[in-house]
Amino acid sequence: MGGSVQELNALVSKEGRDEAVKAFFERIDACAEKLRILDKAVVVTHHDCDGLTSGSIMVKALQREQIEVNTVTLKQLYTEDISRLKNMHATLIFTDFGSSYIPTLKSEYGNEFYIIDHHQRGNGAHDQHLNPMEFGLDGGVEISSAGIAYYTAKAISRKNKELASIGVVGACGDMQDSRSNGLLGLNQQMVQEGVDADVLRVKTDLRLYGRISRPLAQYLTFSTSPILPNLTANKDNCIKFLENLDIPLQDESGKWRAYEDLNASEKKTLSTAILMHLHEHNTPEWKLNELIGEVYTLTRENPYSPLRDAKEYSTVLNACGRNGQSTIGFHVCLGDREDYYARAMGLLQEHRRNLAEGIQLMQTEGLREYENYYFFDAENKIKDSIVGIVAGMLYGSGGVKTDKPIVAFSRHEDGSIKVSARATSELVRNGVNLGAALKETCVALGKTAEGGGHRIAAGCRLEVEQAPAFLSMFDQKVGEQLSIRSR
Ligand SMILES: [Mn+2]
Repeated sequence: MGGSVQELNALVSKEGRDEAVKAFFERIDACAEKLRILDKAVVVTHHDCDGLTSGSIMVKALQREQIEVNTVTLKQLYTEDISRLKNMHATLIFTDFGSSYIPTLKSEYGNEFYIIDHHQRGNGAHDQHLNPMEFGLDGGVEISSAGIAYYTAKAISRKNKELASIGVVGACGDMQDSRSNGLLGLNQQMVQEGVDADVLRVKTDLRLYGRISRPLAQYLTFSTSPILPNLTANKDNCIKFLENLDIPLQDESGKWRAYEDLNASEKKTLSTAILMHLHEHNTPEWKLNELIGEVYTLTRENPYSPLRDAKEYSTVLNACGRNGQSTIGFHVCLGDREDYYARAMGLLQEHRRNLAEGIQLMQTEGLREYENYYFFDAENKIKDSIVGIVAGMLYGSGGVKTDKPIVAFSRHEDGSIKVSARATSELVRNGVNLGAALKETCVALGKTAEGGGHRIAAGCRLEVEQAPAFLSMFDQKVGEQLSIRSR
């Protein structure tokens, strides 16, 4: 199971890594001691999958200790939110953001706050800052906020080991599972603990999205990661493809079959056929490698629910957050399987429709080419909350070359610009660090602490009049990253 720790030694040596893990867990333990006896807490969390999972893990762990907990979910943390939260008169626990706000938080709250975050570190030190990056561990690859929250919850009480499954959902939501050998390092350890606690099952299989909840024809038709040439968005072709393989679409009772309903030989036939198909259409090797890999089953969920599969579960949560309905996702994470669950399923449908329309728009209008990236201004035709995903999906569609990052603009409700940047893992290997490039560009534009993210995906907010300067300065920053590496 899983990849080796050797792959994680990019930042530190083997001994260095052991030390780093030890120091990280010491800090987690020290925080858990204090968290366990809190009086009143507010969990402030990012609205995406990793935020909702990490936030709900903390809520569950604290409630178990009889602590009064309130929650706030935010699309992004801004300085003005930080002052506003002061009215809640409780210890603040930030999940999946906060690392870049330590000086501001300290000046407003003294030491009465905790941060669980895995994004690139900001300025300032804080004893209650739980970020693997602070210890030289790779928060982009081996653990996300959900994993940090899981280990913290477990340090609060061993009973919380059953929350490992939610932790894995968070890691999948941040795409840390996208290598063929699955979740690595601290994520992998969490998987193992989930298996031991009987809440998870792991196997190697086809990793197309929807293996449990989608009828076969839809499973292929709606595949976006990867795009299946001539099959994605073409249901008739998908049905023909399956018929040619002699795979019945329905069982004897007439129920539509999902991938998980196939027997072992049918599964093998189908996955081989898909690999061949992609190979014939010159799909790059790295995409093919990601097609087969570890899949994670949440054993306590209903066998036909999207929540049964960690990847599908993560999409349900992202759909909630991105539609401004993070409360629904939060309740699902906390265990609701009735009203909130039904509403989450409705949002999932809507999310799929929005993505399909967004891709359609970018493909018909085309991207503008800068020296070091491709650019698309979606104005307000694509929701600011999904424009980054749409940009990422464009790489798969074959409509955009993968030799440069993609930058997309959309509009916030107040008219300001939301910048979303996406790269491929190959570009990252070649030196691209979008988080750093955005941050440096923002600083150069005189903006403070608004930009940031990961090497492969990052975002920030801009005023409309800053756009031209941003576009040329960002071009220069990415260009520098690529040239330093190739020298
Ligand atoms: Mn995250």
